[in-house]
Amino acid sequence: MKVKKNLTIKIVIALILGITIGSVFNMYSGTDFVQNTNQYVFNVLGQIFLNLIFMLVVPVVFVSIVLGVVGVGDPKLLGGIGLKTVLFFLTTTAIAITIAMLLALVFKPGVGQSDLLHSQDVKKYGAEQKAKTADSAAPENQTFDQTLINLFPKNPLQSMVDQNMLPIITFAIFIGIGMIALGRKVEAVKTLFEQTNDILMYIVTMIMNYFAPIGTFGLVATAFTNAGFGAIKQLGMYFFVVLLALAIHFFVIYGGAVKLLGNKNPFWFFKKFFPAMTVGFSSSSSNATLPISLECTKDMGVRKEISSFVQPLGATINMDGTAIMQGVATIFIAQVSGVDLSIMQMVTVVVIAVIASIGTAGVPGVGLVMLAMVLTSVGLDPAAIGIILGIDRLLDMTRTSVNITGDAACALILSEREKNKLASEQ
Ligand code: DAS
Repeated sequence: MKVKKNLTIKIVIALILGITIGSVFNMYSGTDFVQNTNQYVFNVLGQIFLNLIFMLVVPVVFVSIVLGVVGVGDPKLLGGIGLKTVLFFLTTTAIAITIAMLLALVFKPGVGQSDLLHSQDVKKYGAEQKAKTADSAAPENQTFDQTLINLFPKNPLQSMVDQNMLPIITFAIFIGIGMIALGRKVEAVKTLFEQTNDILMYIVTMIMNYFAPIGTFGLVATAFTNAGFGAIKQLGMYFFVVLLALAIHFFVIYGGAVKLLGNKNPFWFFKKFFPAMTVGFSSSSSNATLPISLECTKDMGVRKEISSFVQPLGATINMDGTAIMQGVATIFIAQVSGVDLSIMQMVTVVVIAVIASIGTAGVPGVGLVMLAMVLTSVGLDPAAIGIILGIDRLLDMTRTSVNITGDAACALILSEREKNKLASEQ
């Protein structure tokens, strides 16, 4: 299913309406009409949309990480190019999320007066989490050994039922390793996972097309009815920090890598790749942008045998822009929830977001589905996604352009270095 062309316009209109109506309603929040409308209309619309996203978290995480592991474990990858490609992807993703979290800690976008997250709901969720994991202590209190032990599920299905993401990821990695080891014997299972992933990505796109506008309106109207127009400052700061982190990563990390590792002028690279960036921005889908991305790198002189391997792989396992959103969103939601994440938890966020980016296919909104996993892994309420969901579409467009630019930078660098190596060998 293709993303509807007018989806962005609809979401922006829903966003403006939600902020406007919510802020006006906040001024009359004591009246029955406002309370009833907020509870039975706004909240219902918003929660249905959120549930539709949560419905997919466990299947998307499990299936995409199995396929990500199988993809990375492809024998072709174990050669020089493959290893360098995966190393580049994982390193830049880890750098991306680190930049994102540091900026969020410095700018503190989530610290503010307004009650964006309904503090009592967050406290309720925190208490439930503590009760649920009382025997092994809540994630934020786990000691290193407990965290390590809990990585390995005694009962993977129970972990799925509890949406306990770390053990699900471990189980998916083992399944992927088994599929690599058994190779052609389990070809049918691999096809089953690939087709299941296609179905799940179709559902993600369908949800974005048909539910995102009305769901965005409900979530934003609720947030602003509860918090008032003052919340715009915190959401505005969140938006700014994500864009700042994307810009730094785009110009400094990608520009620097193209210059230092590929010995090419970064501005020449950005200019040549600009057509693909515009398609990535308008479609919010790395997958949909692949044909134009490959055209642009071909025009740069990138060797086809490298671009046709690196960029399709990157469209799935390399999502630095998405990791940046997840890094800022996690710190933002912790700040709005009044939770101080420990260093151990921040390291967990980096690892989980890198793993999350490996499996996530490049379709609109999938970064948010994976954000629920990142939040859950450090004991934060995944429902908090609701407060940033409204503005996510605009950020999805921007981060998708960053995602594909990272893939192209990797292809250009490897092509240049292989060319120099071949030239020196001749
Ligand atoms: N829209 C995704 C992509 O295509 C990224 C995301 O959802 O974060 O890259």
